[in-house]
Amino acid sequence: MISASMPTITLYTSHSCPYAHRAHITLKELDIPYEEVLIDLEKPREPWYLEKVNPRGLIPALEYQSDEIGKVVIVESAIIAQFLADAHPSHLSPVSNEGIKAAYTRSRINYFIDTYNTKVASYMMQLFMAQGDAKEEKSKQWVAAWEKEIEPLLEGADPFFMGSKEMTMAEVHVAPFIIRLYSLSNGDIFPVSLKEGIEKLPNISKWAKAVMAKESVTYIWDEEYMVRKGKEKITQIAASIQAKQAK
Ligand SMILES: N[C@@H](CCC(=O)N[C@@H](CS)C(=O)NCC(=O)O)C(=O)O
Repeated sequence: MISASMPTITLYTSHSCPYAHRAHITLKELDIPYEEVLIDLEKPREPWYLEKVNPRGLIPALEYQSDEIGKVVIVESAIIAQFLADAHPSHLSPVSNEGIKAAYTRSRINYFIDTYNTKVASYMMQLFMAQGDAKEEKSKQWVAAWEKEIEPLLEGADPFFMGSKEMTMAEVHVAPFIIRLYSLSNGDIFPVSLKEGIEKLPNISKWAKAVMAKESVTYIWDEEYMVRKGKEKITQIAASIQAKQAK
């Protein structure tokens, strides 16, 4: 089993980015100290970032320095979270060589993440884009996707995935999005019916409350700021759609 010595970590991040949020949650759950460098997403990435950190220009990026591997940079939120969980075995995920039970648990966690990514995730952007009456319709479709795809997978949650008493990689991946869904369903950004629809799903609503109560999920979350940013985003999208239609 791997057990890394305590690394020196710099996380290139923005507190408004749901993908970067995954890295913050993972680091907090693992109780690993780190420094953060905040990247202003409203400006183009500076050359040093593209050259030394991530040529793709995206955040999050994790600079990880340890005796075993020297200094490396890891990019892509799912890969960062998995790397940290593998290098620092914990409650987040059993490691891959722990036997058949661990392999099965990992397969279920990965199935949950895959289901969220392929069946549910895209609705958030679709709802940002929806105009007028289409918003309510899109909101209904999103709730239906949660109900069909995720509700059955959370049958045994107690309060976390597969009966875990602590957060797992399943929560790490989806927490940034469920907290946004709840906070932005204020009638101004997303319809209130979205939150109301989710509240009617017993497994998801119970699980979501447990997720949103975790300090690892809330410690970088500034609800007021995120609601303001959400409103700005929806206003910009509406203006650009109207401008295109007027052409
Ligand atoms: N697949 C990537 C997506 C990361 C991503 O899209 N990050 C956004 C911020 S939330 C970004 O860096 N955008 C570049 C920009 O806005 O210039 C991951 O999971 O890490």
